[in-house]
Amino acid sequence: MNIKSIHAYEIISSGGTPSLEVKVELNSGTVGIASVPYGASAGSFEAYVLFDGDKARYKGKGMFKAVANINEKIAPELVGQDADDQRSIDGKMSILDGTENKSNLGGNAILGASLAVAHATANEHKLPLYQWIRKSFDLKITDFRLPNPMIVSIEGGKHADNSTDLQEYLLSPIGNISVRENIRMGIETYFNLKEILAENNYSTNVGNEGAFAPDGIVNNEKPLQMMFEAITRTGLTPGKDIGLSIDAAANEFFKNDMYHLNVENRQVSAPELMTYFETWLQKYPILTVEDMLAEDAWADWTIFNTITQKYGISNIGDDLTVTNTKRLQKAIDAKAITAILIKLNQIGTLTETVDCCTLAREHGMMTVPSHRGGGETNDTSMVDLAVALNSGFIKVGPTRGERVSKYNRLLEIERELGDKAKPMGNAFNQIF
Ligand code: 2PG
Ligand code: MG
Repeated sequence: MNIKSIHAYEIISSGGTPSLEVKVELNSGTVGIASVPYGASAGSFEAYVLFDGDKARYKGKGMFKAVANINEKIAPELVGQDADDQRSIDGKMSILDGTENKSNLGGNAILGASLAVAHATANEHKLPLYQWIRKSFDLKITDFRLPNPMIVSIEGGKHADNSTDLQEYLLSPIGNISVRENIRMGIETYFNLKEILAENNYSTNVGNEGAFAPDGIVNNEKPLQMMFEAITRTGLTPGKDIGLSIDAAANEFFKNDMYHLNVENRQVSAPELMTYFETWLQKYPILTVEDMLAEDAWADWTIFNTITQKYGISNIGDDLTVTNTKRLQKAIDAKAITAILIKLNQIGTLTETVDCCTLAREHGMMTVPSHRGGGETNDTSMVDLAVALNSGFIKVGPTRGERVSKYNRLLEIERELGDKAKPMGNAFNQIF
């Protein structure tokens, strides 16, 4: 079925700043709609997010340029093309852009069109998007292992003022009953964490992603203690029902070769930081860690990877790998990671995202599709991607509409698949 029209427009993202939405119509009249997010702590190697830069509108964060690129440059190229051939659609846009990081048309513009085409085609075939992704990329994955939620519960870094130096502390439920049960266990623990924060005289205001942002936290380890306590207070076993995860987003506090732990009033070298983190790995039921080192500190990543492997912990690359097959291949060669965070907008097309996930799976690596911190939208394509790929977790905040839309989509898929699906549970680092 061929593409009849493509139309983009500005929408408002979770941060109040604009993002864009794209509507694709096929000759049959079938429509597909998608919107794209962007990050607050984006890695430098991500696809380019094209903002207007016109300070008179939204402090320069308008999306008119990206919208115009879709309506005036991408649409004329794609109208009349076979929408079923997602790989060729995405390839055409990459060629039209002509740059390595999509800085010409904007990764946001390209991704919006890419996803809207995929939605339109899935609708045309009367398939849910996750089924269409499997089919159109010939993924040869037949069973369904639904991702566990990885719930951002305490946030700091670039996502909240006056909180921890590390960006995210997450609750990772790994029960084998259902996604619904895992979400319930996680959110009930989040409620108990709120009580524990209050008992410790911390504020229970939330940051960008709906996680608590305790002002004046005493050190970067404190959240782990309180989360451990919250799990037991919920009547659950830490490490068995719910484990802990960390996304340090270390690049954000790396300056002049040192890691700046401001809440602890000290700067540490990479070896010192790794020793500090290792004490946590020994003490707490940590299942996964992410971006514990800066985005280009390759040699240190390799050293830290051997440390995490000693404790059987999944070591996730995010800013390091940016959903980019070239950087992932480098990480594979360097033995720098054992798992990869996946963000569609880091690379800018559905095809390249699926290729990155496929490469990861071929190397036994868990994939973890993730929301974005700064400008998230209600779009749930990342959830369908996770289901298509049998991802180990999806990383999403616990509250706020643009976050819970992801959990609600996952619950919808679980209902739809019924007995055909099993939760990933404690098998999250196996490849199915
Ligand atoms: C991350 C994300 C999502 P941001 O670092 O993993 O939590 O943050 O979108 O701001 O890069
Ligand atoms: Mg991250």
